[in-house]
Amino acid sequence: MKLYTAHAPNPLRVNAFIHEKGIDIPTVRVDIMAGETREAAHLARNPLGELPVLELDDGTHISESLAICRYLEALYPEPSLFGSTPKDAAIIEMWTRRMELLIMESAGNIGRHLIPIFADKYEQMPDYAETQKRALMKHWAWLNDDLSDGRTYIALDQYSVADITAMGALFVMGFMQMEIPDSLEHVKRWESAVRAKPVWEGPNGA
Ligand SMILES: N[C@@H](CCC(=O)N[C@@H](CS)C(=O)NCC(=O)O)C(=O)O
Repeated sequence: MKLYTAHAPNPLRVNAFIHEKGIDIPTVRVDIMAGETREAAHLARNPLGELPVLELDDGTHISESLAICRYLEALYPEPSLFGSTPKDAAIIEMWTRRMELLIMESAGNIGRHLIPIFADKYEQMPDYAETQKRALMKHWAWLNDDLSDGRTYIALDQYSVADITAMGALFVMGFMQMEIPDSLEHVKRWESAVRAKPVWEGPNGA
């Protein structure tokens, strides 16, 4: 197995997952800013030209961060990050979808509409990026209300792929020099808990 990766939000989600599993997968760095994701070699791995991509020993390529995480969860079930009972799995899935659709999508749109390297890929509208900054903050505020019951993590009270999905948005915010405001005290508590994870340290961290 080999992981094609970069210092970028979605690759960093998979890094966080791998870190928590305590596994070691050889990596190949692909330079997004140098345009390497648009080169034929990478398009052969993922026709969307995105990272991360997991290459299996039989040559199969798996992209989409969640699909890679699901594959690794099946190979390395402990600690469970997708839930080990039907009820836990459903609750973690519910929160993961919410984090993808509300938090990660808004955050991703900010980068897509502002970072010059994406100008050939998306019809960039800086004004739309501004609406997405507001949407992101509105969605964090919504999450803040839900976390007011005092739980540490987003789904249930265990660190899961739902937290890792929302951490993707923290990675984006780091790139865009944005912060969670102190007024969102419950999200701040969650942020402190996930920032204590060792994935934030070292060359592949945020
Ligand atoms: N839905 C994909 C999104 C992957 C994605 O957007 N990756 C970005 C980095 S965060 C990328 O590789 N962009 C390079 C490009 O578009 O050229 C996932 O979940 O993995």
